[in-house]
Amino acid sequence: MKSPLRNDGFPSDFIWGCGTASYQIEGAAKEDGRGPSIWDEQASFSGRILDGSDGSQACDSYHRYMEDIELLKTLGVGAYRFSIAWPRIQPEGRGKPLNPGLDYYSRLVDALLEKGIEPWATLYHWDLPLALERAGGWTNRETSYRFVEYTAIMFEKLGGRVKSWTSVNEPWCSAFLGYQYGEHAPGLHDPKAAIAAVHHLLLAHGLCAQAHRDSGKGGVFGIVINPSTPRPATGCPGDLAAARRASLERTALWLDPVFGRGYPKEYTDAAPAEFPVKTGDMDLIASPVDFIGVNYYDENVVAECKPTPDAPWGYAKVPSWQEKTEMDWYIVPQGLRRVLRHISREYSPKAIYVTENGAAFKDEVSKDGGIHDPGRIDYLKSHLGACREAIVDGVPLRGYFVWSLLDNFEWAWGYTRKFGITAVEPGSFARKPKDSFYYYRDAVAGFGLD
Ligand code: IFM
Repeated sequence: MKSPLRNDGFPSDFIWGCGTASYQIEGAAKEDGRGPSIWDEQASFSGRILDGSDGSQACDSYHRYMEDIELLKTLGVGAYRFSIAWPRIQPEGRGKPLNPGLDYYSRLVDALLEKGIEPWATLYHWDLPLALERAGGWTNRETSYRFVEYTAIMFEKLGGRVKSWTSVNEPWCSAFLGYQYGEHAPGLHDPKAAIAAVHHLLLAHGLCAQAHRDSGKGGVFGIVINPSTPRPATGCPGDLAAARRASLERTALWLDPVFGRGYPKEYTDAAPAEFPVKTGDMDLIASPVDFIGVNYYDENVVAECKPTPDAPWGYAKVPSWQEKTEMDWYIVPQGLRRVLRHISREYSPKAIYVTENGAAFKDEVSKDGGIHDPGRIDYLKSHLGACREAIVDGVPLRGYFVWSLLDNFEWAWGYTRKFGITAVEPGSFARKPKDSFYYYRDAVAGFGLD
């Protein structure tokens, strides 16, 4: 039965949330036995992080998580999406788990539940234990088995209390930004390695889905991708085909296997290496999921071009007319509606959540002491509008998580790009809500649109 609509048009049981990730906010990188991750190493190489920073302190949320929960309470959100740092649980990516790490997440979960906030746990948001990378990281099939061992530990420890789980976050970034474009850890430039990583990340997801089911602890389970369905520059067949090819690597490459269709042939035929598929892998990857998480920030326009080493797939991004955020990403709320409709029509998932959506802007504390960020408010408002339209279109969209609760370590950009609805003062770590924080509080309460 459909739940009644609120005055703002959202279903009354729609989940409103906020997200963060371990390496981006926790800090305490050397505390309680935490082992080094690939991002600690990436940040230690000169020139890899724009401002030369790292996540060793980040927002100090390892110590200040209660302050973060107070912020969530003030917002009135029903859910908090955080990730678990694998190196806090198994410093070397294998073996006996560390109690302090387990206890930290256990305390976090209990404190959230006490405030009536549902914990949404992501099992992998890019902080692979460095010891596993030394053995090949995601290019090595063994990593998928190590992952499932770690996730089984987490299901055992937190299952029942955590009712919503996701396996890997934006595996496209881990595989391609990490192994092919060198922008993310481990910083490699090896297209063949990226293909192996794609398969092992998906295998890890499939094994994890099975471990979740086997744990018998219940709850829902899904995968989070960052799909992209670019617009064609024109209606010519060449540009239409280019747009389809452009979406392959970010969308079908992940969702086709998850929904039992195997890898898209158009992609595998032209890929620089064979996918290292073994018997039974594709069935595991197609283990049923309860939902798909969609992380959406922007949409591009593409046109057909001659294949070159820089554009091997024969498409190129072309300029658009929309305004951009500080990331140089076009602001296209209707792109969110389009991608949600595409996933809904193409794969008919049981449920979709927008697991990340937000924007980086230059924020300053103004003379009156406030942080006035109208650009971010417009961004959130327009994207929430697109969500509401998608629901009217029939998309089974069940929730929305703002990225992010806090300004945090934005990977290769260090602290130079701010996605938070709350600022974090460098040095003191004092949290300061921006205007967008209060806007989102209104949205959660049903007064964010119209
Ligand atoms: O900060 C990241 C997050 O870790 C993953 N999704 C995109 C965000 C903004 O770049």
